[in-house]
Amino acid sequence: MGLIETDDKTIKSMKGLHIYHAGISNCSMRVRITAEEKNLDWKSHIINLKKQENLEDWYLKINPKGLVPAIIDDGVIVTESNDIMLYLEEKYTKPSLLPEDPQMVEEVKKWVNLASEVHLRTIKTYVYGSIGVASKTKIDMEMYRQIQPDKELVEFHQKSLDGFPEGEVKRAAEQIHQIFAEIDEKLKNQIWIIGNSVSLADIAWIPQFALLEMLGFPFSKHKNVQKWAKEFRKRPSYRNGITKWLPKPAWFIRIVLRIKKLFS
Ligand SMILES: N[C@@H](CCC(=O)N[C@@H](CS)C(=O)NCC(=O)O)C(=O)O
Repeated sequence: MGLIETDDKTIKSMKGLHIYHAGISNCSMRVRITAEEKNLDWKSHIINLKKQENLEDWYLKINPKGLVPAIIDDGVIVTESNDIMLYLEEKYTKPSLLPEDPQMVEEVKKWVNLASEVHLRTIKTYVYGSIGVASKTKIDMEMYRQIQPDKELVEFHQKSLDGFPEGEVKRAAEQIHQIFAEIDEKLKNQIWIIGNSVSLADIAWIPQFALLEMLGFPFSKHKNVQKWAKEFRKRPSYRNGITKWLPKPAWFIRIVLRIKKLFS
């Protein structure tokens, strides 16, 4: 569980649900959608990743890894999007985002945790590697290396700066196809991934679809996934958890990214 112990009196005295997040971050999207689906009253704290606000001392007290999202809920800090989703489900039980059947609950949790497990090696590797961007400069890396306790993250950012080893981005794309093929199969005879209503499994994966689609990832062979996304887009939580927070206009960013890719 991403529960973070703190002695900080200000944090401990905070009332209500505070979400620290960034607009285009897919991990933030799944936490925002969960809060919206549960009709929670939450206070937004936007963290500007470009300005590296996530690495400022005050934020490292909330999440020592300097990642968004994080929440402070009545003074309790929770980090890691999958853990936050499960925490919110456990604390704010209605409406439930888990099926009734215990076996299906385990399946939902598997999908939620998978989203987190593959985030760095698959989704982020594909996103950064295919566009050819790095969020940290050489100079940033010197500082980052010292403050980041997670060595896998340091290695990832170093690779995004130096260029990913051959085949790594291609393998990430293949794995994305594999996962969405599995989701596609699940959606063959049903609207939602597990059970007959929207669950944390859908919420865990819709942000990846949204982000990858924006980057032009070829989803054409995953027809059921496309139908599922269309259905999800109708939900107010999609607008309030994804669309509302995207830098505007999204189509402009899409075109710029594609052009960048063409000339890289
Ligand atoms: N395992 C984390 C990953 C969170 C993550 O990678 N967040 C990104 C945005 S999507 C971030 O904060 N990046 C800032 C950085 O790497 O400096 C989770 O699921 O919450």
